[in-house]
Amino acid sequence: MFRALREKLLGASKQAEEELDPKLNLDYETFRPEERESGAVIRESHLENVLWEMELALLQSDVAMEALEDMKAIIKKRLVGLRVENRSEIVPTIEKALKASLVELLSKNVFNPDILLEDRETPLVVVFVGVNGTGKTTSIARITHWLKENGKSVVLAAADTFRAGAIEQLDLHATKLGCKIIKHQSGGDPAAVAFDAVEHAKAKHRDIVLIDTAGRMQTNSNLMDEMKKIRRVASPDLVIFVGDSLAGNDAVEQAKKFHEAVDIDAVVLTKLDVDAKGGAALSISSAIDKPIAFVGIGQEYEDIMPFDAAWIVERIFS
Ligand SMILES: Nc1nc2c(ncn2[C@@H]2O[C@H](COP(=O)(O)OP(=O)(O)O)[C@@H](O)[C@H]2O)c(=O)[nH]1
Ligand SMILES: [Mg+2]
Repeated sequence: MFRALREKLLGASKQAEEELDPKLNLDYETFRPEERESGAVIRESHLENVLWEMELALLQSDVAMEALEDMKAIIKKRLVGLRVENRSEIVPTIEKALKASLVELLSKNVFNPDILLEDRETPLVVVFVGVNGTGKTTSIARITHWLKENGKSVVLAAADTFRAGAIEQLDLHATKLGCKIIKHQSGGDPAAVAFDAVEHAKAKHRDIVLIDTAGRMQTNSNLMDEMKKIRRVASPDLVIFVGDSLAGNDAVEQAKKFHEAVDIDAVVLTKLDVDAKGGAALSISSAIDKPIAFVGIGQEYEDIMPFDAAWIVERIFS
């Protein structure tokens, strides 16, 4: 299913697919330039020139400065003083090493989506946090769709009791997707909704509880207190931060704030179908040192896929 999605997103025809395939399965993770006795030596000045150009591309893709510094350090250590076959190999080698180091940074923390599908004694509880409009509710709906396709029973918790229409929005998804929703009235205590949903799932032996929460501003301390209370009351197995890839550096700041308040375990990065190159993936994951679990690539139920570091890196430079 995910492969089909990827093709859809890339708009790959049969032929394009063949061309893309080797690209998508780049051996970045194992890329090490060959050691040689003779040939052209890569010097720091070569690196500076090539990296400067690529840095621009990265900054334009919303890769944060800090992440860039980490990456440059990796590349320098790996390449300076190394010999390549001849001078013309220097630039491509540096470029490939740069991509490899990006993939490496993005693969430092990995989230295996299959852990959501494992059989367990008690329901797996997942809370989704993030500011308004980043895509929490639609991500929950998309993940529910995927879980249901994989035979899992899902309980949704409408713990965004703050925004007008939020409960109805989730309710609509629950009806379409055919799963149970636990909801209270608008303005109610979100933690109580989360608690009831977990209790319901335990009593009915459901597999997984997905808790939707309110957004507002990450600077709003009430919001952070509310998130902490939900965390305390629902004891989630996972807290997932939902970030909008179009939000650039704001998304990074939001991730840090939520991480401080509630300890994020993984990230969903949405709206990668809209223009964003995906540098936010690198910036967010290096800012909070947590993996990207899924990426949102549209507004349909199928428009979500597990994170793939090589795919994002190709996208950043495309
Ligand atoms: N194009 C696109 N739109 C998305 C994506 N994820 C969410 N959206 C849209 O973003 C808007 C806000 O999403 P919603 O789930 O309500 O955000 P929430 O406030 O965090 O719950 C909606 O119009 C969604 O359809 C995505 O991956 N791609
Ligand atoms: Mg919502």
